[in-house]
Amino acid sequence: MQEIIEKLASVREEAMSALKAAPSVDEIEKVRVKYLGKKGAVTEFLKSLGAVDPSVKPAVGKAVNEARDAISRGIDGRHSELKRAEDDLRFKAESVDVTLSGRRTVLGKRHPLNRVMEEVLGVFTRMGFAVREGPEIETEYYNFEALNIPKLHPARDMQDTFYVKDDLLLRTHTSPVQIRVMESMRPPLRVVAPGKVYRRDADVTHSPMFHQVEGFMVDEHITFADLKGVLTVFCRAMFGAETKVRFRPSFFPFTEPSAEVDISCVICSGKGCRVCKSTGWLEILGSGMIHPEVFRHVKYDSEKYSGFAFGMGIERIAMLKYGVNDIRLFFENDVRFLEQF
Ligand code: 2U9
Repeated sequence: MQEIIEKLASVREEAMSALKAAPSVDEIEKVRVKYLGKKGAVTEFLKSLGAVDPSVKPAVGKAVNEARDAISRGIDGRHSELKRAEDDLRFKAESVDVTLSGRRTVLGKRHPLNRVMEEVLGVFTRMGFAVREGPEIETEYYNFEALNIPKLHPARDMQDTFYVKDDLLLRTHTSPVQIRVMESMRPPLRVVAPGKVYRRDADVTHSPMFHQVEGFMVDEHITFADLKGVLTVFCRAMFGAETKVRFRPSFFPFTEPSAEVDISCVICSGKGCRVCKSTGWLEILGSGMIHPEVFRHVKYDSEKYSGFAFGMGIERIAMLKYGVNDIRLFFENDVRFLEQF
């Protein structure tokens, strides 16, 4: 009996030190199979109990059970040790230093063209104008014909206009929107039409795509004085109450009479500088009284109704307002440029 008990003790010892050294859950499982599995060392002791002398059986049985329980507890203990070590490692990796100061979120900004566009529309909506939009692909009728731009006018040339196909083109101004508004509504009307327009032109002050705001007002008894009043209010709202405004005779096929609108130079206040080419004035708008031929196309009685219209390029206004000397900067999306607004 002594021999069995000693053998058992050494098996138990062996199992316990194997457990102590087991580096992983898999290794622990191997130890369990080796000692407590179906053919495990301790299990073999249990099986051999039948052949033991009955007088010592209870003592040997007790020793085997103790050995089995001890190894079983050893397995559980090693399991929790490994788990704790693993948790410690994970907690360390996941730990955050709550005393560190926070990282600032980088906030985006509105694009300068959108800011200017919203500012322009704001001035006109406060004067009672409604905002209307329309398609960027147009027919020759809406882009040219209805606006009294004749068949052989250079603006219609392939050199100046992007044609999609025969009778479809990228609109060269937002005036078609206003034709569509007049087709579907009767005066009195006050409308501004913002949007992208396209022309075959590219240099430091021209981009093949740019943004326009055009507007018009139609009712009985609208005169050139209304045009001057509304556009003067607009110029002073955009560039400051001290801004001087002048109206210069001009020509557009869709307005008669027509005028270009200049403001006193925003850089030198009229003294003369590089931006205003020493004239003291900057051209910022085109305008005029709507041509009777345009009214004829939308079936308005030009004896009864009159109106004024105007147009401006948003890029040009933004360049003057912010002192930007190359239109392409607006479209490159370089954050070093965009950040400055
Ligand atoms: C209708 C009738 C008339 C809109 C007008 C201008 C003068 C004008 C230019 C400014 C700079 C275009 O972006 S730009 O190149 N525009 O000078 N636009 S009057 O006249 C209209 C519009 C619609 C039905």
